[in-house]
Amino acid sequence: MSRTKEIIELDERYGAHNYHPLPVVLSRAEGPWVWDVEGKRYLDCLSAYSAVNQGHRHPRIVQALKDQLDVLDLTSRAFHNDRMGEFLNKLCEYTGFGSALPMNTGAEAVETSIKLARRWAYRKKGVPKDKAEIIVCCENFHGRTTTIVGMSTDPDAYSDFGPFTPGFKIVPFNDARALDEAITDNTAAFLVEPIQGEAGVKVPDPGYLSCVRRVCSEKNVLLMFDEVQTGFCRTGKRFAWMHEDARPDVLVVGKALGGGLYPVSGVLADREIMDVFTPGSHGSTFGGNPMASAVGLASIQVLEDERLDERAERLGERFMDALRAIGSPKVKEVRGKGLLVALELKEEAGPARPYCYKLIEEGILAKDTHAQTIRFAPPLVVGADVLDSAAGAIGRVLA
Ligand code: IF1
Repeated sequence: MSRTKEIIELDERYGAHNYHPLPVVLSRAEGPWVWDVEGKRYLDCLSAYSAVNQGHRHPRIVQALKDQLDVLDLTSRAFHNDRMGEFLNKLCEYTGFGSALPMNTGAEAVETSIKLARRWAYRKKGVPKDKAEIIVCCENFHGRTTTIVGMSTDPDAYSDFGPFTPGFKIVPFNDARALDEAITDNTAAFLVEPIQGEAGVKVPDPGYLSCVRRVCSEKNVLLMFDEVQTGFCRTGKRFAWMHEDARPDVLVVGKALGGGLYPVSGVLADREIMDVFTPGSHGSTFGGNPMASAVGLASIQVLEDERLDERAERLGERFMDALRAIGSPKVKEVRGKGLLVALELKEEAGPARPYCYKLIEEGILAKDTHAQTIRFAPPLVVGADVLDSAAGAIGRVLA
């Protein structure tokens, strides 16, 4: 039996069946490349759902973690450590916010933003106790906790996980009027992905972000952008909101902040909002630990020094042009921003999954999101020539 089958069987036998992975067993990675246990090389076009923007095992980030492991590991926030302050300073500088609350996973950061918005509503806006409402969008994806799936519109995400946390309203994405009409005196915040990732890379109409920014300002509602997936240069800017004049009140980040090596997430806000968190009101065992801080700091430095925002913008345009130039009758739309790209197939072209299998044969790892759409999100360090040949391979698969 092949090593691949052996390992997949082990996963099946002992692991919960909460995923249906493509039949590839990875054992090595470097830059934009991954290798399976049979020694076959693939171009990673998922980047762990955009958590590996700097490329796999970036030497600077690996070295930062190795160095940290030789001096200080987990101490908890019961004490200070000599790495967190420097990391949060860099994170605030890079994002342009006055303060940061470090967590570990994206869902934890989203949950943190929900608590922040509610406490701000009661203690600053004067919303009556337990009446705070948070507005979210149809087809949102903000994580997998029961509170978060409770505001999802995807039955796969929420069915039979109830009862759910009250206080959420759902409006259509890319519709500022619907948001305006849903706001009441009890609205604390509007939480939205500037580009909806899991929904199939839904890019809103130009002006939507700045319009919801205006609506929230006029009605004293916190605008909270979930940039866990779109953040850190993925869409061709440091953050997707920067494509418009739409600075949020609260920014939720994760994934690539950990450089593919360590779970690092966080919430950014200016001091007068963040100050609703008082000692003992929030936290986590691992949040802001020395290893996360060392990795987070190095991850940001790599993005800056290698100008990965400009690279993503330039290569993304080139890649989307190449995909459109294929001119396949099976393709309904090629859309995206920077190197967050989706190729949507026409109904008659059948589901996306079989195309992913074919792409594997061509040495490309890409994941279908929803039946008809394939997402392409390679590490931002990918070479232009590599992307050109990937477009060629995709053309062959479509043919
Ligand atoms: C899975 C999806 C992507 C996210 C946004 C918060 C989180 C995510 C915008 C939570 C996480 C991951 C989760 C992972 C697959 C992947 C995913 F397909 F699930 F929806 F990227 F689109 N906000 N997205 O995209 O962050 O707690 O996972 O660190 O659950 O299978 P997390």
